[in-house]
Amino acid sequence: MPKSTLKSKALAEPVNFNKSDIKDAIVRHLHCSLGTDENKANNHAWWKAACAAVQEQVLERLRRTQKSHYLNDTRAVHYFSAEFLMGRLMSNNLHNLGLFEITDQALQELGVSLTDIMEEEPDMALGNGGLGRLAACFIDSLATMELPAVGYGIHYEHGLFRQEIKNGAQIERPDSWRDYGNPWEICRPESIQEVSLYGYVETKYGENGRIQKEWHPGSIVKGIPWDIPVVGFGGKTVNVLRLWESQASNYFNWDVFNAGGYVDAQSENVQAETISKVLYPNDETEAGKELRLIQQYFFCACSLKDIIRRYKRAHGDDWSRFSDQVVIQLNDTHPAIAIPELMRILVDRAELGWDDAWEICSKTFAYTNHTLLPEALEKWPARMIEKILPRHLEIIYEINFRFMAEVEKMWPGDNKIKQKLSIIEEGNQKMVRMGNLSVIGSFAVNGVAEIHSKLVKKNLFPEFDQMWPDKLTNVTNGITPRRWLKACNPDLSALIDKKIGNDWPVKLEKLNDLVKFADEAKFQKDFMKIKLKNKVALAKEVKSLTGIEIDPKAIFDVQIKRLHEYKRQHLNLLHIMALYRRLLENPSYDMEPRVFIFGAKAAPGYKLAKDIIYAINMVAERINNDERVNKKLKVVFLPNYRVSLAEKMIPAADVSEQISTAGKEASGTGNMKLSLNGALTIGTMDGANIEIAEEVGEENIFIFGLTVEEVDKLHAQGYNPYDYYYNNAELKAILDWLETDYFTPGKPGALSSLKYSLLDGGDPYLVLADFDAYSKAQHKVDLAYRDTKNWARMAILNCARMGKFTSDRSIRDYVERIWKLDACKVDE
Ligand code: NBG
Repeated sequence: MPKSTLKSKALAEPVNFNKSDIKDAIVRHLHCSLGTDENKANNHAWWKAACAAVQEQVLERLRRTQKSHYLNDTRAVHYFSAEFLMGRLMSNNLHNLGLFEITDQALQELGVSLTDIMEEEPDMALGNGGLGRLAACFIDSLATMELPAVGYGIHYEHGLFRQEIKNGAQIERPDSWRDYGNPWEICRPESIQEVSLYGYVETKYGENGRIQKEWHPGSIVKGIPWDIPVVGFGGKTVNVLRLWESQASNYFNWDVFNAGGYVDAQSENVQAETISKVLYPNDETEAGKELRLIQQYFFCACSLKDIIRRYKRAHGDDWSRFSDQVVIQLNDTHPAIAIPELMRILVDRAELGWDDAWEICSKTFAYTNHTLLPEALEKWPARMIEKILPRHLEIIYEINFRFMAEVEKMWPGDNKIKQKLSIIEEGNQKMVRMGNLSVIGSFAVNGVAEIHSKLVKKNLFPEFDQMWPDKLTNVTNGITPRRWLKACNPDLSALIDKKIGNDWPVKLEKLNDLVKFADEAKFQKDFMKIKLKNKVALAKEVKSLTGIEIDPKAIFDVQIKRLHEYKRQHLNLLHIMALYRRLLENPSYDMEPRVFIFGAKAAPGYKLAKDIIYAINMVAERINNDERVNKKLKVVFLPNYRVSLAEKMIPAADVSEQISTAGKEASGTGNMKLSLNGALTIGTMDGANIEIAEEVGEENIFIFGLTVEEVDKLHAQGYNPYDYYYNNAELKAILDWLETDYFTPGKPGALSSLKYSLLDGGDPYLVLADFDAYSKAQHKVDLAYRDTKNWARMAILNCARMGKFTSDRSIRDYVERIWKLDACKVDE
């Protein structure tokens, strides 16, 4: 196995391309690709022309990268993910190519503003939240570190829904990110793949008496690859994100038709296009829908065929080197069906013996677990798999049969353990557990933060950990500092460059050099001046998006993430109501002016999550219009939270809300982005918050609330939310307030679902239990902000100590501990 030779990389020179070259290329594209001219072009046309000009540079580097990888026959990682939350690419590509400044100048000379035309780019929102964004950060790091890698996923026609807020409530609208084309993607009809579905399995006996299985599919679907180039920082390596679009195939299988297996194939053919139509909008919940399983299989099967085609070009039918050349990372269990699919190809197609095939397979896959929430752990009815993928179900049974024999060896006669570890869950309806399949079929399994990985071992897969003590491990998540500092916060980046040099984007631990300036008055002033400037810009954005006026001098307290009970946006809301109430009862209540800003989408079918959004908006409306308090308190819910909006909010945040129930947030990554941009965290001892606290020091973070052990203890002794309701008069008053029509005039009870989820609903996420500690921690935040010098110092130290959380470090961990990859220099 090749050993990693990763070296820290010096900053690459910007590509050899000057301002007038760019100007010429943009104008040429305006004329020759878009058929317009400088006088007629609107911002959209300028954006497209500029993209086309940049894309020329990207494609040249892509070609060179692919040639180098081919000539060196490199081992590569294949990142299988149902989600890639890419956001916009223009600013990122310009920064990574080192062309941002001169493109800005070139456009200025043409009378066009780069900032304005970048707003024309729709977000590529092919993901829900953290899991999809992590995939996007990882492929950025892989390219930056010159590692051979391909991202594989689905070319959804509609990404995550666009959120509108009407009368306080979330409305979902389709996201049509490609309506006017995507200038970054390239269709590759030469690499189309065909994928089988439905049908039946025929058992045959070969000459040597060997049993052979043949799957006669009922339907064939075409997968059309779209390649999105992924530009590494420095512009040397350009990898590919390959996304598959489904299309009906004209293929008509007479065999199957005659054998009576063609049943619904005609209508299934018509539906082939629906496979890649839309991203499932669930975050951390399993959809359990047939179409979702088909989506998963579709992209895995296309991707495996693509990988094998490439492998065979170099190695023919010699499978012995497959797992030396190919490693596949499963981003959660969504692509777990790739495991039986590879077995099928090896056993049925390549005619390898089972053991040889399993040897290859179980050296190829590695799996990342992203959550412990039971509702997110995927399970498929065996009958559904049988219908769609009849051969795969047989293979899953065979994998399980052999695995059960191993369990028997380890725990003879212990049926309880067998039941627990089996891939098959027995019951009314037999279910296939994709988590167990993933652990059994992978050579490495990782959680995404220290505490999460510990809980994966201790609570989720303890017996697997006993069986294979080295298989389960941790790789703490990270974020790309190129997008999440350099590109989104240019003023702060420039200040940092001036202080410590400009190689921090590829060596984030260098930020530590800022520590020595944390007490320097001038640096504190400069740092906070930039924060204020970013807040002024966000205030303007807030005004234009919502009409609400906010004071940039107030504390900007930001909670941005998917709406989920475990993330506890309602804990934040209850505290806001407490402040409101204190201000009403005592108009001179002493507090720093604060603006609470939310961004969050709720899964369309998650009623309580939508109720919480509604409650936030109704409380906001009342507070913002209440002259008695609105100099000190404001609440903003920014609609349609997405990557490009995050890029505007994060640089302007003073306070970062990371308040999940301990044990529930696997890692979090927004916590890292906010801290990197100088926001102070108020948070629980959960996910990566714990590691952030370790890095920044406990005096530079506001930690509160129950720990994992305390949460377990409280549940064990029987948690009764009414205890907190009756023992805390303020809390009781707030909860009762929700039932009146104070926030929903004329509609009493419109917010009461929230109250009841927290009382009769049992308050599963311990909101009431943590309320008091949260409220006290918020008071500390308030006091701390008044000491402007110390606040500046803390903000600087947060930024300075985020080195660990670069996704380059995460990737280095994966490379050294799991993937065993070598970097590959691209020939100029
Ligand atoms: C999410 C976790 C986050 C974590 C991201 C990325 C899922 C299933 N999990 O805490 O909730 O940061 O994954 O690892 O989306």
